[in-house]
This record gives sequence, C-alpha cells and structure tokens, in this order.
Amino acid sequence: MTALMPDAEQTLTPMTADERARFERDGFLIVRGALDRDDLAHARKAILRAYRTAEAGGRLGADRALHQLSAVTGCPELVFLLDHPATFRYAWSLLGWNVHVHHSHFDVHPPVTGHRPFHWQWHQDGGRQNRELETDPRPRLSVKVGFWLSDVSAPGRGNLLVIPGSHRTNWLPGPRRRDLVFPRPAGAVEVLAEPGDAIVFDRRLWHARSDNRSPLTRLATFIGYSYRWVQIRDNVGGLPQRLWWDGLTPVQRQLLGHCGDGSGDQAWGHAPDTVPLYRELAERGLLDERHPPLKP
Ligand SMILES: O=C(O)CCC(=O)C(=O)O
Repeated sequence: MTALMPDAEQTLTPMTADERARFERDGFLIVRGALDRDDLAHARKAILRAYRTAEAGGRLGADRALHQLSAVTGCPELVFLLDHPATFRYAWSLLGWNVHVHHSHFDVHPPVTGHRPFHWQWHQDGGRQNRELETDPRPRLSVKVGFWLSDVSAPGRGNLLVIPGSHRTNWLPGPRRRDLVFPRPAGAVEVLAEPGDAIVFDRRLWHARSDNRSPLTRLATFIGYSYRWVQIRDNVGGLPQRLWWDGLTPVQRQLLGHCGDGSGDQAWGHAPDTVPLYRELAERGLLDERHPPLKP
C-alpha cells in the first residue's frame, strides 16, 4: 500500500457514525470550512473567468445570472472539487465505490433588483426519478455537494432553502403551476454559510434557490454523485481527448465517467478490481458491507 499524503488520508476517511445519523435524520450535513483560502480563490477565479466568457458569448440570462451545467467540462479548474478531501468522503461513504458524477453545475447570481415574477423553485433532484420510481419513500440514488464561494452567512443573499428531514417525503404541496404565488413551505430554512463552507445533501431533500436581494453576487458550484449505472447527465463527451485529462487521478477519471481500465466493467460493477475507487478502498480495508462486490 502506498503512503498517502495528508489530503488523501482525509479523502479516504469514512464519515463518522454521528455524521451518518445526522445525515439520515436531516437529509443534509454542513461542512464548515471545507475549502481553504487557496481553494476558494482558485475556484472563484475560474468561475468568474467562465462567467466573462459566457457574457461575451451572450449566454447570460436576462437577469445576468449563469447556471452552467457540466461544471468540469465548462471549467476544468474545478476538477479538484470532485474528490475534495473535505467532501468526497461523504459521497463514497453514503453511496459506495461504484459512483460517478452524473450532474454538476456552477452558478453566478448577481443581485436581483426590482420586481421579479414569482417562480416556485422547490424540487427534489433527479427529474423523472421522482415520477417513475414507485416506492414511498423513493430511494436516495444520489447525493449532491454544494460549495459556497461567496458569503451567504445572512439571509436574503440567494441562500439555498431546505426543509430539514423532508428527504423521506415524496410529495410537497405546491402551486398548480410554478408561476402561481404560493406560501413558503412550513419548516423551510435558509442555509447560512461562509465562503468555503459546503453542504452535502440527499437528492430527495426538498430544496430551492432563493432570490439574491443583497448587494453581493452569489457564487456556488454543485457536484452530484450517483451510481455508475445511472446515466451521466453532464456533457463529458470528449474529455479524455483534452490535454489536461492525463493529469487527473484514476479516481477523478472514474468520477468523470471513465469505465475502469476498459476491460469490460461497463459500470455495472462486475469487475470491481478495474474500478479505481474500489481499489483505493479495498487496499485500505475500507470496503463497506453495505456495498459488496457482485458474486461472479
Ligand atoms: O442554487 C441553489 O441554491 C440551489 C441549487 C439546486 O436547486 C440544485 O442544485 O438542485
């Protein structure tokens, strides 16, 4: 077993029983100070550069906001966030080794001034997973990590709204159409966070973005992890041909959709030894019986 750098040691530290219990109860965990000053500066600079490119290309919304899907494809400098030591440990602790990033985005939300028409933002992640799965509650299937790259430590700054404990509730009362005014759901809270804090949440947690009525531009990025047998929604086609691809770690390549060593695993997990995260965890005795390999 190769010696690990301190960062890698942290990446491969499972979440604690207390963290798991809180996550199961609330549907989310806040990770304070996940990003240090350098990480934060690096991510902010990269996103602001991508924002200027989008602006030059006429791709901003009427409100000058940017909601850019496929975070790493759109901004390769963000790749370090996929397996960041402070947060990736939650993704694999909750979902196991057969995971990839199926959905991600980065967001820039300048202040909203004046009247804005009502829009009901509340949702669970996963799109048709919430129509086509028949159980109650529906299964977790994915978790998302959000990194705050601006100060949302006070309400009204475009904070994420969540309803703690709502991840086991299939249905949230809401308006018949998203443009019909409807009261904020009971139990909703604004997540207050400093730049560099992160949130890990169950995709089923009912959540919504709120309007940014502050003078600060809100910056954030969200990375969603799911099982490798759930299709990747991000646009990752052509990434292995990019110049920076060879500089990525095997786990980062796995997370971006690369299937093992090409020997036939095909994401179903029949050849776990070809899956980089399985190997990393197995080498350190960290495989969890909740996620056993298939029997040949
Ligand atoms: O931008 C936000 O605060 C909310 C993001 C969101 O709804 C999502 O990631 O599904």
